[in-house]
Amino acid sequence: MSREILVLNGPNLNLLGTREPEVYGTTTLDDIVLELTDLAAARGYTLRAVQSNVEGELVDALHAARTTCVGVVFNPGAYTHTSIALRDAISGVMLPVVETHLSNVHAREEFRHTSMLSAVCLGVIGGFGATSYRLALDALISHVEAA
Ligand code: CA2
Repeated sequence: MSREILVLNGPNLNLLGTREPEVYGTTTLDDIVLELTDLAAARGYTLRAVQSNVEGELVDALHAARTTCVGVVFNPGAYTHTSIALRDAISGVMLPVVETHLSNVHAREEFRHTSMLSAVCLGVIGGFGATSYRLALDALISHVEAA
């Protein structure tokens, strides 16, 4: 059985830790990936981390994960609220995907209250900053091991 997990991040998340620290914190995406790599290793998993600002590249990363990964921690960024293509990709690959957000999208602007993706994800975690990713990884591994 594969022991690889994809950590997928969408548009603008490469800017983490450099701008808007009051909303998104001061931790960089590299910091988050490094920490998740260690946490995953301690549970016997390897991580593949992909960040893209391009919707189609996120679709491609999900397709590539289909045959190599056991699940996905996915922060789709603003595509959360708009992307039918990502929703179809998540449905198509039939992998457990945890939709993950740094911020509590429900405490923000109304346009962030709708997710195109939540209904086809295993679950949704948000509002805890970088800790959201740790919680998502833990939940994903627990799910995979219970299956
Ligand atoms: O809270 C989250 O994780 C979001 O997915 C972040 C997205 C936002 O559009 C979603 O509604 C919620 C935005 C990511 C932008 O990241 C930045 C990081 C630093 C500076 C500027 C943007």
